[in-house]
Amino acid sequence: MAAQANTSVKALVFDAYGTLFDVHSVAALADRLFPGKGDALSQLWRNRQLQYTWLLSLMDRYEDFAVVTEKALVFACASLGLACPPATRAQLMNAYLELSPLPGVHDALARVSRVPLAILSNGSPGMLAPLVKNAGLEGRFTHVISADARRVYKPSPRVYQLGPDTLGLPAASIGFVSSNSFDAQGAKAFGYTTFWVNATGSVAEELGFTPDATLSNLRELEGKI
Ligand code: LAC
Repeated sequence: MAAQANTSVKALVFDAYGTLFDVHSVAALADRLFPGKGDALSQLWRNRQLQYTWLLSLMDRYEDFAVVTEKALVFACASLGLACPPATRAQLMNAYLELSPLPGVHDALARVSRVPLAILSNGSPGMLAPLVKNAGLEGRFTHVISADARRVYKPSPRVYQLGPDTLGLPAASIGFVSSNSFDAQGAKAFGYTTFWVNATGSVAEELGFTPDATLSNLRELEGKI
């Protein structure tokens, strides 16, 4: 609605995993490989993937997101008592390059495409390129920016700085869009105009970096810029 629109937003930068792409679309394959355990594996895999990015960042021991993702997979399988030989691991890692776009993503992006759109993700370039291509989103983004350029992960401000540097705009003029609450908090702390997509009705974080708007789905972005 016009009254709520933030006309100072000159570009939109999107988180990838969980915001545009469904990280749990691997659960179907995981369930075929490990009947009855697909959802649990997918949840634990994602959980450890994120935790490892934070731990490695604090330790100043950056590793490529593909390496982090595979290590998280090995941990998740071991925790659930699942044998995950290299061929199975490769199958699941490959599925990560073909995650489904979340419902409504194509439409939501089309509706806000009057401003430049970019991705800023922890994913390494080698993971993001096939992801965007397989989802049929090639050409939708002016830039696909990876934390790999700074060899640290979100929520480090060094990663968020890539947005203004790449787009040539101040952070406050860029709308940062994420479903991941830690990422929305980090982006707001950095200085972006921040949109948290809270499709699941999660409780708001208490860190004090309140997003500028909380949306229940990506399509609501259209009325906010
Ligand atoms: C990303 C993770 C945080 O795409 O979802 O950066």
